[in-house]
Order: sequence, then C-alpha cells, then structure tokens
Amino acid sequence: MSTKYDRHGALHVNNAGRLVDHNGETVVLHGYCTHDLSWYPEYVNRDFLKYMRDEWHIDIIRLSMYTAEEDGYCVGDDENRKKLLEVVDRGVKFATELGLYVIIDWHILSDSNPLMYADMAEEFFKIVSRKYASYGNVFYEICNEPNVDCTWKDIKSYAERIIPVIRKNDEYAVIIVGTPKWSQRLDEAHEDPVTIDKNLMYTLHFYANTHTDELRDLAKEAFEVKFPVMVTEFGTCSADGAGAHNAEEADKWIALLEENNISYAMWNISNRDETSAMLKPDCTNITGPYTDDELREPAIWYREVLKAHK
Ligand code: IDC
Repeated sequence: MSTKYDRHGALHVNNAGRLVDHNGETVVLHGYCTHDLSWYPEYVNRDFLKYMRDEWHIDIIRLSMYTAEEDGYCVGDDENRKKLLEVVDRGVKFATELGLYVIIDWHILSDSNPLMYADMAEEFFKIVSRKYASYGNVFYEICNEPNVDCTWKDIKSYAERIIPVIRKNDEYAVIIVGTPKWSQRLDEAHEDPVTIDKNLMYTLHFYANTHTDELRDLAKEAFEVKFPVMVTEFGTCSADGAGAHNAEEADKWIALLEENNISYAMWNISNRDETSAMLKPDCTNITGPYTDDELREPAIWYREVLKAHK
C-alpha cells in the first residue's frame, strides 16, 4: 500500500505558505493527536496506528508530550523523561515504518510561556533532532499553546533559541511555532514573523463549539496573505475538551481548511471521560478495530470527514 509519505516524501513550506513536496506539489495532511504521552502511552502501538492508517486514512500522527502537567517532561524526574523519550521514539519508529508523517509536540499548557522551560526544551530538541535528522517524515512543534499573558515577543525569542538547536542537526524538517492565546493569534505572528528560518509554519487551534466566525475570520486573513499555517490540534466540542459536539460549526471549519489546503489533526486519542476523546470510557481496546458503539460522536463525525481523503 502506498501512503502519502511514500508518494511525496519530505515536505517543505513554499512561498504561498503551503506544504509541498520536492516537485512543488501541494500536500495536505490529516491526522489525529494522541492525548498526553505520560497518561495514555498505550495507544502508541503499531497495530493502532496501522488500523488508523488503513481504516481511517490518517496520514499524520501528533505525539502530544505534555511538559508541565502531572508527569510532564519538565516536572517529572529523569526516569520519567527517559520513559517519555521512549514513547516518542516508539511513535516515530512506528509512524516511519507505516509511512506516516509525525509531529513531535512540546505540549506546553499550564506552563503558559515557553520561556519557562526553554533550557529543557533546548535539551529535548537537541536529542530528538539528532535522532531523527535523517527522517523525512518528522515535524517539530516547539510549543503547543502559549497562553494567558505570554506575548508573541516571548514566543518569537523562544523560537529563535530552539530553531537553531534543531537546525544544527536537521536542516530540512518543518518546524511549527505556536501563537499567542492558545495558538489563535496568527495575526500577531504575521505582523512580526520569525525571520531566521524559512521552513516554518505557525499554529492555529480551534474548538468548534467555542470558536466560530470571529476566529475563522482571523484564519481567513492569514490564509489570504499566504501565512503558513497548520492546524495541529482542533476539537468539535468546547475549548475545555468537553461540552457539546458541534457538527455544524465543525463542518464550516473543515470546509474552510479544505478550501485553503490547510493540514489538520483532531484532539484526542484516548478513552478519557470527555467529549473530545475518540473512545468511550468503557472501551479498553487499544489497537482497534472499533465498533461505532465504542466511538464517541466527534470520532464518528471525523471518520466521515477523513473518508474524503481515502
Ligand atoms: C486537555 C485534555 C484533558 C486534560 C487537560 C489538561 O483534553 O483531558 O485534563 O488538557 O491536561 C487544548 C490543549 C489540550 C487540551 C484541550 C482540551 O492543547 O492539551 O487537552 N485543549 O481542553 N487547547 C484547547 C483545548
């Protein structure tokens, strides 16, 4: 079976702000985000990823490694960090064997400013970029969602520290930079973009039951001016990961992303008791296949969305 990665190989960002292959052909990726790799490492298994590739047609998996929540990379001990690096490694290896693209996500959240653990981020990205330098399928997402009072200036100075660390090992991988206000303020990044590197994208996240026309307008503006954007995480529910599944607004978002060739990945692969989880809490199957009874409503909706990309 030939996957998108088999056909297109390593991607880069072109002048129109889109992902392209070495022939300049536009490539759009669709995938799923893991939940916290400390809390739900069990889904990072080969059978599950193969099932998602073959039956759901995902072509990218985002490995969400929390930094500051319980047992996060920056708050746990060395043993915990070792474990997390192993889960990341397993995820990248399986993705590679299966011909999937993969995002290594430094998932800041309660640590609202990436500068807080910038030293550890440097160390982490040094390790992973060295390991995966020769892999064409790896994306580095350097800060999930800067939030609260973290400014674009802070994020930019962080990016200017981390990008050279990655580039020292890996010249070509696409690096994804978070934006202010839980990765919504593309406009602030666009006004003063990072200039030390060209192969960059910026993050937009939305939760369709919370973020509607206002955020879509901001997104449209960014797409129109060819600002390179990737939706590395979205939900169909509310911004807290719970609340109602809003298919109507989610459909509007997907239409907008499709029109503009923007890649996206949905939150989250787990059976946690919340709307955004793929699986119902009583489903303990970690490899698939899954019956509709085991899946939550957003997951069933998303499976239909993904069918268009078969
Ligand atoms: C949420 C999880 C939830 C967890 C919480 C804190 O769904 O189980 O308790 O994080 O760790 C984001 C974040 C993402 C959030 C998600 C839903 O990137 O980590 O996950 N969300 O709140 N941004 C907007 C929404």
